[in-house]
Amino acid sequence: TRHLRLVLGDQLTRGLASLTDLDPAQDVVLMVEVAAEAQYVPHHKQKIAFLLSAMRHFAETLRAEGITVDYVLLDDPANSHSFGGELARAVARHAPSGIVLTEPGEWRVWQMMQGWADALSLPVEIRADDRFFCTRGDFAALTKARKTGRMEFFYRQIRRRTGILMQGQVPQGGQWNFDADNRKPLPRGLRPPARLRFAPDALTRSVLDLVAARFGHHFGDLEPFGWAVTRDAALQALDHFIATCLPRFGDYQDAMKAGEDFLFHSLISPYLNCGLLTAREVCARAEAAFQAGAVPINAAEGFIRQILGWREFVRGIYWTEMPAYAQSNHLNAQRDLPGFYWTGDTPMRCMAECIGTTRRTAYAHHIQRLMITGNFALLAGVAPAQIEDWYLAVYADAFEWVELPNVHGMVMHADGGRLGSKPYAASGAYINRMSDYCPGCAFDPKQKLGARACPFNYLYWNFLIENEATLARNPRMALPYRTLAKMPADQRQAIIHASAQFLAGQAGWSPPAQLRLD
Ligand code: FAD
Ligand code: DLZ
Ligand code: SF4
Repeated sequence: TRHLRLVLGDQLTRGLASLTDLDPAQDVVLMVEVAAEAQYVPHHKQKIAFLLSAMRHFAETLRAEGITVDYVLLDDPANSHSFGGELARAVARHAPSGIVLTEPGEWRVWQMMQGWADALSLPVEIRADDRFFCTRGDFAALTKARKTGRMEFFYRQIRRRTGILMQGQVPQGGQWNFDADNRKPLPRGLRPPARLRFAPDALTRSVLDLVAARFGHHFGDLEPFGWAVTRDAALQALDHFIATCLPRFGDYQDAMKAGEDFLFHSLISPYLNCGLLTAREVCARAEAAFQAGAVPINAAEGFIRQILGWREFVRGIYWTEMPAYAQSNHLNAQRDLPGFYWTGDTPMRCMAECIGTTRRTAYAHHIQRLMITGNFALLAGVAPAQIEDWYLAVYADAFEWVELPNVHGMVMHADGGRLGSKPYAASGAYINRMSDYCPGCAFDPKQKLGARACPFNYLYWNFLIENEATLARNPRMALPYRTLAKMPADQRQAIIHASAQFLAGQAGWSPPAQLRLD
């Protein structure tokens, strides 16, 4: 019997659950390039090029194994441009006895899949995605107990279960978490190493031309394009990171520096999320480097926690809380996303730097996303759905299962604390301490009010004032609210006034014409 096995753009893993029992003599792998996926948000040009090129290369490697791949190109005139439409056309071509799938990364696509068995009158088998350490069902069971509902306890459970960085029941180095060592600003004169980038081959070149022609109006620069698009190249990038950056990953994990896009970060999230690398092999290689004495424990643990802990935890939250998760708006934030998120045109140097990096590379590191562009959206009270669409569009690694909990939960606190117990609100002083953005900015991080005052300063207090009823009772917010309580009434008024004026001066969000979806 012949099975049709649909492989999605973020499922480019040979060991994928729906490919393990593939019979090359009978089965057909279906891969489809569809406009619906390129346009449900106006994805960064590099993100589209990366995924389409990685898909085309993955199809080639399957074919080289003797597997039949039915690959529908974006510019195929018969393309219906949706997953459902292309699956139906492929069923007509191949007359399979059933469809085999791996569960998708996004709720949106999961919903689509529920209708396919009826629509096609065929058995549709949806398998669990075992590329994660923790399955969807597993997560729900593991986090039922209240204590393990938080990331840190969940993470310890997974460490115990997998034995990663463990000596029996004891964590390596005697602690579960070395974050206290991981908050150093970048010392003057320390230059991060050059990163491995990959020159486009002929296949990537043709995808770049396609993206330029069809999605030229989308956000971001298409070139230079240096992402790995094959598993071999992604493995090279991983090994290069482990050898040159991982030893200092921990120390400078929270640092930011103008002109340094990558610092000591791994840049592997696009590869992990589309399947070119697996979380297990990444953790195993980092652990091996630690065991070999090449990497200190604060770096190895800090890096592995992001993948074994945060990445798994946010996925678990997404699948246990959706679809209601996306609808909540705990802080009732309603303002429009300022237009400068799409243009980078703002005198706030920190914002201009982070948005500039994003435009050029389809990447920004965690602290830039959390403490600069995220922090601003939180303080400014931007409507969660608007800032979520931005994050989902602009990063090469953005898929809703990982983007949404990070933005809706970690950044915007719109989930009322399901993900993190308090909002990460911070004023200009934090940004000044952790980066070199402020010297050279039009604003001064030390001034609280007035024309040259850093907007993060008054917006921070304005945020606390606007959300007093909701946040003042949070014990982790007690300190700033005690300070606010002592603030003279006229200063409070001045903060509210300065914030209102500043926010009114930002052009509201209407997608710049060239970004509007066709
Ligand atoms: P490194 O710093 O080298 O970390 C290693 C790996 O750990 C990453 O590749 C990633 O797989 C994982 N990781 C680290 N932090 C997180 C986290 N908070 N949640 C999940 N995984 C994590 N990550 C995405 O993969 N896709 C997104 O769409 C995404 N959106 C984000 C939006 C916001 C507002 C914030 C604050 C974070 C977001 N992250 C997202 C998490 C994190 O910022 C990126 O994974 C990271 O910056 C990717 O760069 P890197 O590979 O160099 O990471
Ligand atoms: C993001 C993306 C884009 C731009 N294009 C495609 C595509 O043409 N074909 C495809 O299979 N997947 C694409 N993707 C990734 C999908 O959006 C992703 O697989 C779903 O969000 C499910 O998680
Ligand atoms: Fe950003 Fe304020 Fe520093 Fe300017 S002064 S770079 S706006 S934190």
